[in-house]
Amino acid sequence: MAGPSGKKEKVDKKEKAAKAGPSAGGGGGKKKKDVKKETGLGLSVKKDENFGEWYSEVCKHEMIEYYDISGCYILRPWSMAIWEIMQTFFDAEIKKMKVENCYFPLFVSPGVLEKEKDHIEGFAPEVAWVTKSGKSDLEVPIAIRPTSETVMYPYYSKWIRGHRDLPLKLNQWCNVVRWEFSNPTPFIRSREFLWQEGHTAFASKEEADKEVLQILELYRRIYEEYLAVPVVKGMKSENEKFAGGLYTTSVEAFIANTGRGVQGATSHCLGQNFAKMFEINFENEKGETEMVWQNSWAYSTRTIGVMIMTHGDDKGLILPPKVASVQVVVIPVPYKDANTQGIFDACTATVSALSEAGIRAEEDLRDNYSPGWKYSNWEMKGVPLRIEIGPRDLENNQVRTVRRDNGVKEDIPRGSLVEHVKELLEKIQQNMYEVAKQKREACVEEIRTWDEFINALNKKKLILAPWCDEEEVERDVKARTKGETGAAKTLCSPFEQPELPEGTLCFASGKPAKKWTYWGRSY
Ligand code: 87F
Repeated sequence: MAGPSGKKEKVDKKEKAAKAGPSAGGGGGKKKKDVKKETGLGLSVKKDENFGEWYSEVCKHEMIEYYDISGCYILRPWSMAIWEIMQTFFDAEIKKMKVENCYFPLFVSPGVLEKEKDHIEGFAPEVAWVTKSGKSDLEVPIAIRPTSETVMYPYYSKWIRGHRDLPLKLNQWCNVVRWEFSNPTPFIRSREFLWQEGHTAFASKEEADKEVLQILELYRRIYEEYLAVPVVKGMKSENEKFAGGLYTTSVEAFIANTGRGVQGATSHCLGQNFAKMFEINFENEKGETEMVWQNSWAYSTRTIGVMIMTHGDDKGLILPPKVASVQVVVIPVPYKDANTQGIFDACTATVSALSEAGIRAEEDLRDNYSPGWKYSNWEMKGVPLRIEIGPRDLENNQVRTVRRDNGVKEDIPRGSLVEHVKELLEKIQQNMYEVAKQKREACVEEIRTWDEFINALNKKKLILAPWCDEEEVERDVKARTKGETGAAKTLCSPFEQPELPEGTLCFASGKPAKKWTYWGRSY
């Protein structure tokens, strides 16, 4: 990786390349290697060759900046804009469900954290503490929230008195800190991350159950409709559920390149466990005291990492149009004797027309870079659609479109610009989802025996297996598959179950199978 001085050298080369004129670049193709050399652009590793290195390189253009504290990352505008688009969608949807936003403090007093002792025990090593102010020790150290149950629920207990105070549905958009020690990965596993956490309380279990699935559906939509990433909705096993709750549902994605599952978001029914711990009671219509039923649910900036891993290629990021902060980039392709001003004006007019139609478009009129350099640069940043305007386009009153997802080029008349571009962006969104889905489907392997299981695991498959649903058996599978790359575990039992013929046996225990469950290594 080039340090600051290395970067400067590259800039100088870029400038030279730009001065060489429009022919210096080229839109990829045969001359790719030369282009890289000339412009200092392009990735140094291929996705299939070194996925970890590829991912970190792609993130650096320009989603993430690494920070000087391990496991902490700067979210640059290019990724923050994606987060905000998803936030706008989700926030509006939960408001329709009458969920209200609030903000609770970042700090947790040790007293309440203790209260949750039983199930926080396993998480304790990840809790970060503030122990000093200036040079002096704090009398009582305070914890930084890893999640906000203990912060919020004492106030739920105070605010909820009678059945008229229910349901209480709160959400907060915030950061949380979990001092992870296993290898950090931008977006996927970081010590501080952004999320929304919803915490709701109901008078009945039925209402809580219903909400768990409504929220899960919103998570599916974020992944499938916005990020173009296929996910499986399902139920977590007893081992993998949130220990403090009754049951956990999740959306699970799969990264084909590494053969790892990744939990995309979770929606928990907490039952009455926390109500008991925090004395969250209410008086029902009959005047009797009852405990509330609670849910909690969250999705985080991990979503962005899953999207990058799913769609990126050897040229860099590929952003789904629905979340791209720039959906269309317009690049002038001037030529020696051509009407340069006319081309620039056409670019500006194109951006105006698209912007007015609600399409997020930008022009790149920088005069110190060649068109070829710009093509590579915007490809690397993943902009879904590029429009080029050169002398011939000006003459023919057309523009050239180039899709980022499949490289397809098309000349379209300026008269029907807006409708064409709208249609193209929809097609790109759809195609990205379809391609990702096919790629995932190709990884799914249905197995029935232990040997088939191990074989599929070694082939980095997403394994669908008949399982007896016993905690002990999952622990045993974990122990038997433990290795450098981590043990296999359940990802979820999909709500959509294939048929399970009577007499089907568990692949691991040989006992009667109760359900089909997805297994694999995971992030
Ligand atoms: C790390 C340290 C301390 C996860 C932790 O999923 C506590 C925890 O409770 C912890 N890591 N969890 C589980 C979080 C459960 C739940 N919280 C609200 C969610 C959704 C949002």
